Amino acid sequence: MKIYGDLISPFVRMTVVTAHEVGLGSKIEHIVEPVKPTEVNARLSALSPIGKIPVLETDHGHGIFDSRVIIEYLAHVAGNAEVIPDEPVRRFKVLTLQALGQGLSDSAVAYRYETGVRPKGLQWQDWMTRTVARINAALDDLDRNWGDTLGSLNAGSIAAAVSLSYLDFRLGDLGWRNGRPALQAFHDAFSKRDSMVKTALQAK
Ligand SMILES: N[C@@H](CCC(=O)N[C@@H](CS)C(=O)NCC(=O)O)C(=O)O
Repeated sequence: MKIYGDLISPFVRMTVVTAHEVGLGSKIEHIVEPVKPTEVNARLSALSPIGKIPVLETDHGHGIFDSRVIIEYLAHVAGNAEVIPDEPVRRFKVLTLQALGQGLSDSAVAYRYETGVRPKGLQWQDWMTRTVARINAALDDLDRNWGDTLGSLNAGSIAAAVSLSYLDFRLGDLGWRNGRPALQAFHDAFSKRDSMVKTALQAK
């Protein structure tokens, strides 16, 4: 199996962390594939018309995307019932926490494109203000309401931890830890996991 994409992308990192957590780390060939929002990457587009990272290429040459489907695929291949549990109450809590963590990354990546990539003069201040408010609302919810589900290894806790690390990497000025001690404690503990250490981002 191949996973395409740079680990700076939180969505790519979530899939590679999952691969390590389910015991498939050594079965994955990780190929760093750069993407730019205004350019077509032919290699990726051959596997996914959306052309975003991550994309997983199966051993049979099929493209699997996006990150949520890749994570489910990896758990399925490994026979892992922890990442996405079967029991219905737990399952939909985990999937909702995953959507929250991924929504946090969606907003953070979009904010990064707006402020770091979009040409100056084309930026939309009201949208940036709304996006930061959305990020803070997600952080408050994670801090106050998700302790139980964050307390175990699953697709939701992976999405949350990786998204918080992305905020550290790209939006350090946001100070997401301020006033959120439970979330900070979660992130401190989760970051020590082997899967997170192996995929840690290098300062550029
Ligand atoms: N919903 C997708 C989001 C993936 C995504 O936004 N990837 C970004 C990198 S973080 C990307 O490929 N951007 C390139 C582009 O927008 O063309 C997933 O979960 O995989």
